[in-house]
Amino acid sequence: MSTVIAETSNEIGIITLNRPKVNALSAELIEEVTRALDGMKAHNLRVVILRAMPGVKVFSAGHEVTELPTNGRDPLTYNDPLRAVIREIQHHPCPVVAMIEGSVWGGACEMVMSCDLIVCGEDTTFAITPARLGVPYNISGILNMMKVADIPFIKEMLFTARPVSAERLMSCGVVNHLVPRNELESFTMNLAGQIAECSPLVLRILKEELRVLTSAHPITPEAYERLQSLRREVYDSEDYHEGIRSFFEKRKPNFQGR
Ligand code: LCV
Ligand code: LCV
Repeated sequence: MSTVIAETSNEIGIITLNRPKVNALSAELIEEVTRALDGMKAHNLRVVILRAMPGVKVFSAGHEVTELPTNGRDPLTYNDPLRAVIREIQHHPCPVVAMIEGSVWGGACEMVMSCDLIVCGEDTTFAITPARLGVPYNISGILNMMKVADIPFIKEMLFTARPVSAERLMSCGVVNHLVPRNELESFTMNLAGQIAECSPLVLRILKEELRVLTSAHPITPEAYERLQSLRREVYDSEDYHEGIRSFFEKRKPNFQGR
């Protein structure tokens, strides 16, 4: 069964996540999202909507935890599927509008935050969870979060690993619109329609200008290497294994700081 439904409505592409039970971002699911995004470049589309099936309790449970390596490899390396699909969204020539309902977890929050606009239903929550899973999040992932929210709010989300409400996401500027769940689809399609009326060439250059300018953060090679070595200490730690083990054993993690 396909884990993604790709369809078009006039000049709007619609990609629906459809992987039971909670749209965990497996390599397979992400490959299908990437293929759908790529396929939509060929059509004369102006805007793409990323959504889940209507009425879901969980928009996405984030990275497929069973695919997080426990053999000393970087869990979020450049070629990790989650990293790849986030770049695919950021480089796509069409604005990508995230239409969110239900709860969003872990790396799925970053994926949604890397979309160009976010419309969410009033019951939406985001929980960014690496600190609870013992995962040393990667540098570009942190930068992607910094692009859409103030540092204090990002720190609270990362340090608590707890869900935050749609109201807070709206007041902190993370999401563009917060609407009643039963109006989510009509509102988002209307917004996408407004974008679709604009020049596709101008939309493409504006999106690329914003991507390049918001990614322009000076970091020296030494600083990069030092952060990578700090991350390696974490994903080589006992706590990393404890975080993942606790997930499968459905219990609170017991971190020891080593
Ligand atoms: C694989 C899953 C998952 C899952 N992978 O139903 O950001 S980082 O750094 O942390 C990054 C590495 C990342 O994204 O990590 C993943 C972060 N995600 C989370 O922490 C969310 C973990 N999941 C949950 O908290 C709950 O499953 C939610 C709230 C999503 C749904 O809760 P609910 O009670 O409705 P279950 O927990 O029973 O989950 C249903 C099935 O989905 C599996 C889970 O193991 C269960 O499988 P079984 O039915 O076979 O037991 N599942 C949930 N999340 N990320 N599998
Ligand atoms: C010359 C004008 C203009 C005008 N130039 O009265 O940001 S960028 O990249 O787009 C950049 C290149 C830029 O700034 O482009 C211009 C962007 N501006 C707009 O898109 C606004 C276009 N104008 C309108 O939407 C309407 O004219 C407004 C809403 C401003 C006013 O509407 P209203 O019905 O009150 P009219 O439209 O009848 O305009 C009155 C007169 O002003 C001229 C317009 O052609 C008309 O001239 P005539 O009376 O000779 O017919 N006009 C309006 N805007 N930017 N001329």
